[in-house]
Amino acid sequence: MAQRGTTIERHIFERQRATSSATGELSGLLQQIATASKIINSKVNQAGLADALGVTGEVNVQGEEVQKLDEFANSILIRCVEAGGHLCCMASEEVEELITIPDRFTTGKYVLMFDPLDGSTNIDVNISIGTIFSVHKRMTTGRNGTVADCLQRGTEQVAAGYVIYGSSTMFVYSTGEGVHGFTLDPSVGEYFLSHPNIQTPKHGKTYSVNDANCSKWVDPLQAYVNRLRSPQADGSLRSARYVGTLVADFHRTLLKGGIFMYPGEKKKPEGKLRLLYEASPMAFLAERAGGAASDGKRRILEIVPDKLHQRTPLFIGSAEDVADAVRSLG
Ligand code: P6P
Repeated sequence: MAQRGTTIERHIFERQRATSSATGELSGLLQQIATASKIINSKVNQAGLADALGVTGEVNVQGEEVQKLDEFANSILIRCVEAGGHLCCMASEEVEELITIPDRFTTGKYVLMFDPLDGSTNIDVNISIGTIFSVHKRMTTGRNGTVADCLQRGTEQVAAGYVIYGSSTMFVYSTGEGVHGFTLDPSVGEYFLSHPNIQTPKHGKTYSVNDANCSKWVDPLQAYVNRLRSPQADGSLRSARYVGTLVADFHRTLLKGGIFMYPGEKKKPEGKLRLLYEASPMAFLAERAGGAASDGKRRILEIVPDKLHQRTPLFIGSAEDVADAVRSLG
């Protein structure tokens, strides 16, 4: 059993040692992602001082203005993992096409998909932002992976996690056995185990949704959120929290319970969040922490993707609260 004071490297290695089939490749990849996050964290912390704030003037595949830190985080992540020999390809929120591994590097059996800097519109106002990642085993053979290797059900993930650059920087991940949180000690540049085996309460009093969108919701959803706004059976009130960064809203929900939702809308039923590198990794973590994640009808992890950047509605958090939402929308 990992003790507090355990570094993330030791924790990853201990999980590898406990997995008889492990070759060390996944461990190597996770450690490279952790290294990338430390570099990103350093830049995020100094953003206001280093002229790293603001936009680059470009627009990404999502049609969103690319923030300078988005671009920086994307390139750091790619550079930290592409040479490691563990990946056959990658996909990033910031890059329309599949990212292949340069010929000068060897390739490996994993696929990495990521949102390098989630919540980037919050960067300039010093609100928490994050990095989200999802790891699958490739299905194809040959040197280079293909889009088909990315379009797998979330149930097939071998690892998922996120980094939240907030009042402290935390790395939260799972390889399937529990969800574990590590807090960065910037004085030594190490992540130390601070939240072993995170469990999400079965019910929580907090609901999290962008209320400004309510006129765009279908009637059952409006009725459901109206119910959340009203006193509960025992007369107690829920609390509403909305940061506007998925990583921050999810992290609070993972630890404290309740529900976060980014629903579809009448004219945009697919919603805003992306399946492969936002909803699916968060759903993997939610379920391994005893919670749940749905698109309002189906388990997020059961959705078979057909496009790299496809979007999905997301209801995620406490098992009872997600089940209540799905019943209300049914
Ligand atoms: P809205 C950030 O831009 C993001 O992609 C997620 O991190 C966040 O949950 C969502 O969009 C916020 O969207 O429309 O409420 O600003």
